[in-house]
Amino acid sequence: IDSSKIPNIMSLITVKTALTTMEKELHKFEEISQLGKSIAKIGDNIKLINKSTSNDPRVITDGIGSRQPVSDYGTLYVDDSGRLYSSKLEQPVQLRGMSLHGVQWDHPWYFSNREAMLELKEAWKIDAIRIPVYLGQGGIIDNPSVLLNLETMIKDALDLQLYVLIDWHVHNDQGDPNRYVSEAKSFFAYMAKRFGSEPAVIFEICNEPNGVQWDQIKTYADEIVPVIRQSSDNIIIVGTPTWSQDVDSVIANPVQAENILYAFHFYAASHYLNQFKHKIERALNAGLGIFVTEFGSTNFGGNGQPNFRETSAWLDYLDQRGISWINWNLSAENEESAALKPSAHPIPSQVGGWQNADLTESGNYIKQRLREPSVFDPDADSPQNPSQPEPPSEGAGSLQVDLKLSSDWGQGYCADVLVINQSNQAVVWKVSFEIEGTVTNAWNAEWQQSGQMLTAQAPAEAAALGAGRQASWGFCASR
Ligand code: IDC
Repeated sequence: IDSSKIPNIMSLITVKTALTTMEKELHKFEEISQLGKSIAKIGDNIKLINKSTSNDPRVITDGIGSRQPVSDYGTLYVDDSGRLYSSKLEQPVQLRGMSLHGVQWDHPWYFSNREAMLELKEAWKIDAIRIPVYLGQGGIIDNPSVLLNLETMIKDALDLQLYVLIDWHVHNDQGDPNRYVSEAKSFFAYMAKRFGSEPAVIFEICNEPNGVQWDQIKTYADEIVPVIRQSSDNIIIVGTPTWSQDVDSVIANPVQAENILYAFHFYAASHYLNQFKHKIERALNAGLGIFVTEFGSTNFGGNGQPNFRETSAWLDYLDQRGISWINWNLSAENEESAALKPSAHPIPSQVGGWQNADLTESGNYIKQRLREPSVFDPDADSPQNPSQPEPPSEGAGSLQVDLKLSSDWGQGYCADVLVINQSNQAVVWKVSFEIEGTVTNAWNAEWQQSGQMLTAQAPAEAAALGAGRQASWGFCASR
């Protein structure tokens, strides 16, 4: 830390202490925010001092860079099939980006400052930034003055034309989001009033519920969504049970509101695509929309050796399905999931932007993935349109079957299958075709194998497949 900044940090700590004391008397974020606003002026001064004390030639003065995701895509909404849709382009879009670390740790004058966001937007080509507002561990419940950091970060992201996810980071110890529902209501009421008319803003209302069933999360969502809707129609992302993995548990009882997406999270060294894909497919087939608001290339502790084979399989799948994704995280924590090495310097600094040598293995991999064109990018060399399935390769009457290998390790393989109803009426689908080897497991279908002939049909609980609709299922087999 530049020693010239220490007095400013000290004064902010004093302010934070005062604010915490005030909060105990006021009990409402609305009032705290009023206070926050006057204190924000002090924050602005700190930023100014930061800038003026730095002689970094790379300090970007007023520039917002050349990429402008928000003005390119405009207001986003969720279409009837659960896809994230751009009102400007009139087509589905995929947002990709980075999550910052908790606002209580990563201050606006450190890794999450405006210049860092600009670097991410221009050099890493992110469209979206996620700001985790932890509840405990020094987060907003412990210390409401983190609102000061949060507001600065949101304003910077808006200025830079980045989509910004405001993430109420329900985590380990607060598994049930209802525990702090009144604080969450005040928080989102305030955030929606203050920023909800900005097309860039996305509300993520509970990061990773755990130890609760979907119905409890739904109860919470039913409290929060109307509060946000008083001031904003923007996208709301709802977390799902088991640390945002059981997206399929939503199917029977989704939130009754427009522009809702559901969170799915994975850590590639712990959670393999083939173990979880069926949950996502079930949710998508039921018309729900999914946003991967957090994933890591490491184990679920955010640490350990990254698994890039699985990370790549996951990202290929998300791209193919047009699902938006955000990587955990932009920080220099001593953890493998952090994108920056502990030795990386904050921007601005004497030495300019981050070099690849400043990035961890994960950081380098993710940066490279982010820099590849999005599946929806009209400028991509070979644009795919995830909304259009590949032409069917095998026919079975009015049902067409499109089979694609998703992995192959010699002694076995897994395949994704689409069954497309090309007739003009709803049917309960059943298909047969020859395969190689012996099926070991399948998802989203009932099946039997006789010789090389595999027969699969809709699971008993599935609704009939409408005209023109498709069902997706899959299986793995050993050779
Ligand atoms: C971890 C951070 C770590 C921090 C810890 C605090 O990487 O620096 O000390 O939180 O609890 C999640 C959570 C996310 C975790 C991350 C890695 O959403 O907050 O961050 N993780 O453990 N879910 C699965 C993994």
